[in-house]
Amino acid sequence: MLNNEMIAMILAGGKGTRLGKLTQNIAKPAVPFGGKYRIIDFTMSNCTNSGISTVGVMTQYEPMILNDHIGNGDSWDLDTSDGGAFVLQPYSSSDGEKWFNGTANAIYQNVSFIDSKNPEYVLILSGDHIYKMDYSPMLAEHKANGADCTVAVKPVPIKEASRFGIMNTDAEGRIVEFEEKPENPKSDLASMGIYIFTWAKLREYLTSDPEGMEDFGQNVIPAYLENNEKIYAYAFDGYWKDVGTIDSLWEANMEILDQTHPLNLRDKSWPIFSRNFITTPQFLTPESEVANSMICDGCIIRGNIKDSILSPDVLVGKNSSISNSIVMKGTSIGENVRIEYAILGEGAVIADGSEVIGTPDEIAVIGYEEVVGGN
Ligand code: ADQ
Ligand code: ADP
Repeated sequence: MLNNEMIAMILAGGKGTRLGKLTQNIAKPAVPFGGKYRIIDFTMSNCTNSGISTVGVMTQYEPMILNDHIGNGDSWDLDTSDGGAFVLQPYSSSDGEKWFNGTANAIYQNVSFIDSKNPEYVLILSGDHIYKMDYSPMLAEHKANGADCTVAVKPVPIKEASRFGIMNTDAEGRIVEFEEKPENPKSDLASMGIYIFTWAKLREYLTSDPEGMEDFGQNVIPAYLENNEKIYAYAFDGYWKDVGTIDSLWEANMEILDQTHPLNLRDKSWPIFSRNFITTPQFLTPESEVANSMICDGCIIRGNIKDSILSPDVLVGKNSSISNSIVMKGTSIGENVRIEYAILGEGAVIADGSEVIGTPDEIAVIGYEEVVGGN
């Protein structure tokens, strides 16, 4: 890709209320995933692997851990002289703090940042999707179609269609109809919330009507359609999951325990990068038993672990059992504890003899640094 022909802007500022206690102190894209990653690593790595060198990350709620994590982008090889990773905070106006509102408004507030990079195209991404995608064929199609906007799409089960932007296309793939989260979806073709815009045109829409152009799905896409701008669908057929709910987060983690899963983390041609810290090797004591699980560095395991994912620096005491669960970084689990179908947030403390028991239909959740049991 030519230098800064296309830059990426990652929306990483939603409240994440559906993740409940897990996002009380941490922005959703910074929530741990797959043991040693955070959710946003997938999108960041997709940018690097697609040859994009400038990435803006738009944050707002609880951005501290996210800021630390992204740093100057060196973990994703983005710390180059012609590119970089830029964490963008909502701007403060003289009459007090102004939060980003909708997704398009977040871009509007960063018009001067984007202008300073002088791109021809802007790729808009979400920070809370788990997938591997090469954005360069999408850009090639965008150019070949002479499009003003290209939306990545994927069929979804019709019963879930009302959670998405749903569209119909003509034989050439041009979008002729679009409804954001329709109550009665007329098709199963969903927007992945991933857009390539030709910057000059998007800029014109955002700056001429900042109040009206609040959200991409609600306002910008419908306005483009109404004005007969050229919007095309780009079909993506790989694995893709929005992990915005507890169930989808748990499920997506469990899926990667399947070594034949399409989201192969060992695929050297599409590495997922993350910020890594040096800690000791994991230690499994003689009394421990571990099966079908991912155990990260720094863990000390004295109990029984099955079908689970343990992030770095987790301690598990004697006679404790963990199954079908996700345990985030630095959690300390005492002796004689039982954990099933649960997600334990970072730094949680589970005292001796406690139980955290969920079911496949209702995953139990312990928050960031929450203490369970004990005095
Ligand atoms: P949603 O995912 O419901 O639908 P929304 O939650 O508004 O859209 O935001 C998308 C992403 O932007 C999320 O990652 C969110 O955290 C983040 N975000 C929201 N507001 C932000 C802001 N002001 N600043 C920074 N980040 C912000 C969208 C599309 C649908 C499509 C689905 C696919 O609108 O058409 O089907 O994505 O998941
Ligand atoms: P969740 O739906 O779990 O709360 P999201 O991150 O997807 O998580 O965002 C939640 C909702 O909050 C979205 O509909 C998004 O548009 C909205 N939202 C994001 N930022 C703001 C904001 N600053 N003010 C009001 N609503 C916002």
